[in-house]
Amino acid sequence: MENYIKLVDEKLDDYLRVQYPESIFESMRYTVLLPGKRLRPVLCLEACRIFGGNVAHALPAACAIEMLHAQSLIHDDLPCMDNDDFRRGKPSNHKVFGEAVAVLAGDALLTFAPQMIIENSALSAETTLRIIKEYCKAAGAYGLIAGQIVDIRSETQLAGSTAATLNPQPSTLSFIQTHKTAVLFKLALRTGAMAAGAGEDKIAAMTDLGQKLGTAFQIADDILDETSTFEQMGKTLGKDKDANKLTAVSLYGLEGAKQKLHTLTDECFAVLKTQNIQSKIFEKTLNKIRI
Ligand code: GRG
Repeated sequence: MENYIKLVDEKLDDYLRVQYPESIFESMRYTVLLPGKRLRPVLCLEACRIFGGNVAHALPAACAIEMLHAQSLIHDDLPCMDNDDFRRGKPSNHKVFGEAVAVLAGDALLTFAPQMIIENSALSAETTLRIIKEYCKAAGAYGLIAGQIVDIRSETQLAGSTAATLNPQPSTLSFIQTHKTAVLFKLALRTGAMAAGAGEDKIAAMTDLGQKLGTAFQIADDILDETSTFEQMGKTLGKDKDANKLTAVSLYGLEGAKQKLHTLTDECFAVLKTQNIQSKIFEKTLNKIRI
C-alpha cells in the first residue's frame, strides 16, 4: 500500500509542476497533494496487478482518478455547495486561494486528468478510449454531478423537517451513494482491470466490487461524521446532521447504518472469494472501512 501511495504521490507531484500562471497550478497542487488516503488510485493499481498487468501502465489513470476526486472535494467545499472550511486537515482550497481560483482549479483538474490518460503511450488507443469514456461518464451528469445534485436537493427538501417526518426514500439514498461515491471506486477498479487487459467477466466483477465497496465507504463516512474527530477525518464533523442531510445514519440510525456497512463489507469479501482474488490491499481496505 505504502509503495503504491509513494508512486502516486511522486507522479502527481511531477504532473502538477508549477508554471505560469502560477496561481492556478499552486491551487491545483494544494488540494491534490495534501495527505489524502489515496484510496482510489491504490485500488486502481492493485486491480491492475491482480489481473497480471504492469502497474506502471495504470499509473497515469490512477493519478487522473485522484485528480478527479480532488476536483470533487474542492467544488464540494465551496460556499455554494457544502461550505466546508477544512479538508484533509487544512483550510479548504477556496479559503486559501479564494472562490474564483478554487472553481478554476477544480475545472482545470477535471480537464487535466483525462489529458494525462490520453498522453499515456503505454496503453493501446482502444484501451485509452475506453478508459476516457468511463472517466467522462463518472465525472459528468451520469456520475458525480448526478450524485451531487440529488444530494443537494435532498438537503433542501429536508430543511426544516426531520428525515423521519419526511419519510425519504431508500432509493434516493442509494442513488446518492452510487453516483457521488461508488462511481469513483468502480472507475478505479474497472480502469485498473482494463489497463491489465482483463476479460469482460473480470471487469464486471470489479463493477460489482466497486459498487459494494464504494457504498460501504460512504456509509462509513456518514457514521464517522457523527462519531469521529476532526483530527481523524481532517474536516468539520457533524455537518450532515446540522444540514439535515439524507445519509445512511439519518435514514437507518447509527446501528442500522453499521449493520448495512457490515453486510456490504461481507459481500465484498465474498466477491474476492468467488473471483479467487488474493489481495492484502483489498483486505486491509475492507477491514479499515468496516469500523
Ligand atoms: C465532477 C464537475 C464535477 C463536479 C463534482 C462536488 C461534486 C460534483 C461532487 C461531490 C462528490 C463528493 C465530495 C463525494 C464525497 C465522497 C467522499 C466520502 C469523499 C471523501 O473521500 P476520502 O475519505 O478523502 O477518500 P481523502 O481526502 O482521504 O482522499
